[in-house]
Amino acid sequence: MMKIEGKDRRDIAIRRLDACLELLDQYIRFLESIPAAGALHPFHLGLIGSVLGEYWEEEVEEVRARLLKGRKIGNEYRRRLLRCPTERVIQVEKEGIGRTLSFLRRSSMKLDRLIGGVRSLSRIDNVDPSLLTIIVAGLPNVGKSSLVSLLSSAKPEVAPYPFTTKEVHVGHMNTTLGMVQVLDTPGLLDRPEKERNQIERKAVNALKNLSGLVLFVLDGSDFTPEDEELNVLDEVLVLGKPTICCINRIDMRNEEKIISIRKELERRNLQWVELSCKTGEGIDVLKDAIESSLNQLFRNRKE
Ligand SMILES: Nc1nc2c(ncn2[C@@H]2O[C@H](COP(=O)(O)OP(=O)(O)OP(=O)(O)O)[C@@H](O)[C@H]2O)c(=O)[nH]1
Ligand SMILES: [Mg+2]
Repeated sequence: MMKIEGKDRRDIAIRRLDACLELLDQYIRFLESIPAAGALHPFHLGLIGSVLGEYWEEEVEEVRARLLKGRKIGNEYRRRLLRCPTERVIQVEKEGIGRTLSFLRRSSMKLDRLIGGVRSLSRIDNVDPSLLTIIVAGLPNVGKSSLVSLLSSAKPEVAPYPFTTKEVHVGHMNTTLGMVQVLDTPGLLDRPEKERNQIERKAVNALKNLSGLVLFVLDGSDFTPEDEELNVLDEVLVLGKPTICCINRIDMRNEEKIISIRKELERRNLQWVELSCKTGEGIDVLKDAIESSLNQLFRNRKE
């Protein structure tokens, strides 16, 4: 039991119950601070959905209703504590606290889940969905974060294993059109949407719900299977966003693979740049290509 002082036993009991009610209130305030789905940009809505599933709003309402009921009951006990005979105080306090907290206990798993979902939203709070965005996407471990770090102010973690990037990260890049947002996304595996994990779904959400240019990173070395890369590329192309392909790791190139990728990209009428995030080769060519794509995008937007 928490240490609470008071002028007599009844006063202590009331203060203890008040402390429980305050705890309940904190959670109620948290739930009420979650914006309604209708007030969210599709990007943020998609992100919450990808973490919490599509029925999160109902869940918020269900937990809130339960906690409000707990508060109502807690307040009834508070009134009882004020007027019950002195010898009943301890019993009423025990019952009141027990019942009030039981509403919180029964919601604790759902509350933890909701708090996690809202946290994931606040982690990417600095993504501004209204800004022109460059979304860097591709399979795991192909050099997306390395590229984002070369192009923008973001310094995401780079490591030689897949799924290093677990969240969408944002950096900024200066262009002739002003500041644009550069987004590093988690890797996408070649598999159907419904088998995707939560980390991959964050990348899909960014690709679907932010407008701008996609840089699709392909691996020019032996590490990543070409057919899987092309399958994911085709999935991204369906979204209809302007796309520049970046054939990375040309410092450890597999010439045959690169020739084959070039053919496939040509067949899809796509623009590409061959580069190495390790040596920096090709990065300036990419920057020029980004500039002209963004200018084109901007002109199309105005028309
Ligand atoms: N040799 C060589 N290595 C590279 C190049 N680009 C990236 N790497 C290395 O490849 C590994 C993966 O790079 P990341 O930038 O973390 O790849 P990612 O696509 O962001 O990976 P995930 O976030 O896990 O999907 C790191 O060890 C990088 O140093 C390159 O052009 N050449
Ligand atoms: Mg990464």
